Parts: sequence; C-alpha cells; structure tokens
Amino acid sequence: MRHVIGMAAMALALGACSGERGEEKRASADANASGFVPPSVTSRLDYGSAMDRRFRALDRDADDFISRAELPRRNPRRLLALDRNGDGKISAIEFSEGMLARFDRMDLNHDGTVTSEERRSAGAQ
Ligand SMILES: [Ca+2]
Ligand SMILES: [Ca+2]
Repeated sequence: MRHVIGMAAMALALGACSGERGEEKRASADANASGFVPPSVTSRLDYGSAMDRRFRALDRDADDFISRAELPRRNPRRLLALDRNGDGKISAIEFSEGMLARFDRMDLNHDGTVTSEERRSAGAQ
C-alpha cells in the first residue's frame, strides 16, 4: 500500500502551504447570502483521497480488491473497466490510477483542478 501512503504524505505537504481557507469561507458565506451557487473546484488531491475513501467503502472485506460481489449495483461496468489485468477484480492500484486518469481527462486545461464547468462538459461527451 505504498501508493496510498505516498498520496497521504503529499496531501499533508500540500495542506501545510494552503493558508487561504478563511478567505474562501467568507467568500462562500457572501455567495450563500445572495443565493448564488459558486462553481465548485476539485483538486486532484481531494479527488484522490475521496476516491481512496470510496475504495475502502466498496472493499467490504478489506482484502484490497473490489471483487465482483463488491461492485456497486449502479454502473458496475464503469468500475470493471478499471480491471486492467482482467482478473475480475479491481485492485487498489487499478482503482486509484484509473480514477486519477478519469480526473485528468476531465481536467481540460490541465491545471490540476476540475471545476464544475469542466465536469459538466466531460459528462456531456
Ligand atoms: Ca474486497
Ligand atoms: Ca484487476
């Protein structure tokens, strides 16, 4: 599980140098007051850790694979497409690399974040 630990360390390192949270909160409070829904921005890192949690949630027997029985009922083929070695189950590495590749495809201007705008146009394709 070196891959996942590496990602967590990266998250910590990047978390340490982002000091604009307060600013963001104020801005979104203003936005809520005016009934405006701000466009969302997902960083590659947030996406990676959200996908890691998703993998843990799906891998019910915690064997580091999502087996056929553990596939979500909704859209199981979307996940099965990540099974690169064709053994019928999705390993943690297959899952995280596959999901990040999806993220990179959505990230149209390759700035490491996916905006709700980019997500929409990816969904439209
Ligand atoms: Ca499993
Ligand atoms: Ca596999």
